[in-house]
Amino acid sequence: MEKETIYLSLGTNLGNREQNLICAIELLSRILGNPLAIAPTIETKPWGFQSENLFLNTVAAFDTILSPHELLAATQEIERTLGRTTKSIDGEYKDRPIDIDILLYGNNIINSPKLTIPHPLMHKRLFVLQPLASIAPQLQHPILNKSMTELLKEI
Ligand code: PH2
Ligand code: MG
Ligand code: MG
Repeated sequence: MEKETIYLSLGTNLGNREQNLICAIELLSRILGNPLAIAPTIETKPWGFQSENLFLNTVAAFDTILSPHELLAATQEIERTLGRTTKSIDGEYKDRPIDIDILLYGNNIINSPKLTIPHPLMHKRLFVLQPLASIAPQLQHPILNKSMTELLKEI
């Protein structure tokens, strides 16, 4: 299996949010090795749902030899370890101690029942593109064929 560079979105709006991000990155690093880059954390309003709890969001890059589905299993295990009990039901988002979403897996395009990569909403979300463009401004979206900086300008 070839090594691929992956980008993960991390979001938290419950509990000790700084600590949740630190723990998530520590647990990810145990599986994936040290991150290549971690974007500065930003505080963001809930997008797509109502909540009084603001988010902290960041994006982290790693190299991995895990397959996309192995990576998904690892991120879901870490979400559970950090106390995530609810998933969004019928597209309705919920408050959470941690959410780890796979944004990009190299230049691969993956459409399986469990996993869609690139993340189908990444180009619409400021809380994703702002941190992502800060660590990878020239990175190309494999379907839209635009850089993260270009996509950020279009939001
Ligand atoms: N995640 C969502 C839905 N809405 N809003 C912000 N600000 N940050 C998030 O991480 C986030 C969201 C779905 O996972
Ligand atoms: Mg999410
Ligand atoms: Mg998620």
